[in-house]
Amino acid sequence: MNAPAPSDVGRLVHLGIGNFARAHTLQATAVAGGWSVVAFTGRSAAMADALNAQGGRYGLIVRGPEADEVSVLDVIDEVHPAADVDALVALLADPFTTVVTLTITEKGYSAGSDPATSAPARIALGLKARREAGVTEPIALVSCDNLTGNGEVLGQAVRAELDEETAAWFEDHVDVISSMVDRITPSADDGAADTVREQTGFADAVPVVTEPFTEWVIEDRFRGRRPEWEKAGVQFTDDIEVHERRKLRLLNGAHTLMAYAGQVAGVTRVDEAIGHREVRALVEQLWSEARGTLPLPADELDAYTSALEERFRNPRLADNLIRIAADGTAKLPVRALPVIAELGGPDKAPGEVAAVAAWTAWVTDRVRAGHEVQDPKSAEIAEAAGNQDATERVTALLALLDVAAGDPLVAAVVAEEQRLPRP
Ligand code: CS2
Repeated sequence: MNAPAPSDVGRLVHLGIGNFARAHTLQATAVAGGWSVVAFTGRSAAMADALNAQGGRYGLIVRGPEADEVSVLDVIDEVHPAADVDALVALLADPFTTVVTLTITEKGYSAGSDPATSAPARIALGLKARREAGVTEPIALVSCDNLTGNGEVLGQAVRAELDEETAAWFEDHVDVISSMVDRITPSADDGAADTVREQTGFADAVPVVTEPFTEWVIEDRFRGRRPEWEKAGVQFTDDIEVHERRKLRLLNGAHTLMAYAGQVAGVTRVDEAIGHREVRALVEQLWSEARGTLPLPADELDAYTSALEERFRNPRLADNLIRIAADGTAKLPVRALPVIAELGGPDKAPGEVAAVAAWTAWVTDRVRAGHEVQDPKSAEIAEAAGNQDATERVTALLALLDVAAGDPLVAAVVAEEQRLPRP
């Protein structure tokens, strides 16, 4: 595939402008240079006002184990609230727009058919308008969320919302592209704005804190114009799946395990969880299992997991486990359950079972302590967790992950809950 010529600039529309997108996707787009970016918010519509008030600029604090590197990024032209459907439709109907990137989180792909709440439904309306406007320039939809085959998932979600004519047009005019994204981006701490002001003079209401490591691997299938992301170290590949699985099962899988097992054991941050002797042993166990499902050489996997351990240990990043604990019902089916299935059942995957058991134990503790669990199925979790019988409770919770009653995982989780490290 030909790399775009430097003069090939256009407009990129980004959906879901949280901290991660600003540290990763838009940072790479800033380095690529030349492109206009219009962004839409995710959960927080307030982000639109805050960013527009500062001309779309924001401070990025790259927090290494020893020091910060701070810069001000000026890549966003304009931000709209997620629900501004008209603005998105107008942008997609414009031939100058040739790329849409998405960080809408795992649950964003099954958000239904209402354009007010579903990004795929909004995109479908925009594509209909693009067809009706007679635009022939190809457009690429690039998923940047933590799902296996995220492009396929996105393509299915959008196709499901198309009218017949647009569905026929879609195949010739739209590329749906998978990508593997990686940069650990905690919630910004209270001191972040001061750090940006002290080091750059810029008064920032919404600064971003992130780690030095960043990786983006994208499927090499663009028919239309795209930013020259190569300049930012982005890799293009014909085999995205192996990259996605490596990252989801080793990084995100360990994150999910630590998020729940760490909190059950009484710690609150990722660096504390990886430094906790028993939680760390569980992570090692999970890694040894997940590696068995990845078609990669042992030395490559060794290097990857040691680098991960170092990233998790970054003492200055202050990544709170509660951030990662959100949306367990959308994450466990991607990160842990496929490994258990591929290895042949819970007996073969005790580390992955521990991740699931840590989730059931943690949500149960939270609900019983009167806290809400942040999850698209929070009401169902609250009801299931109230069950007094352990087997019934675990059965009801695992049903939310689509695990059938009587599946061997239920008994394995009930037993594992008892063995989890506690304070
Ligand atoms: C985390 C991710 O929130 C989570 O579930 O595992 O946000 C993780 O930090 C990123 O995927 C790192 O690239």
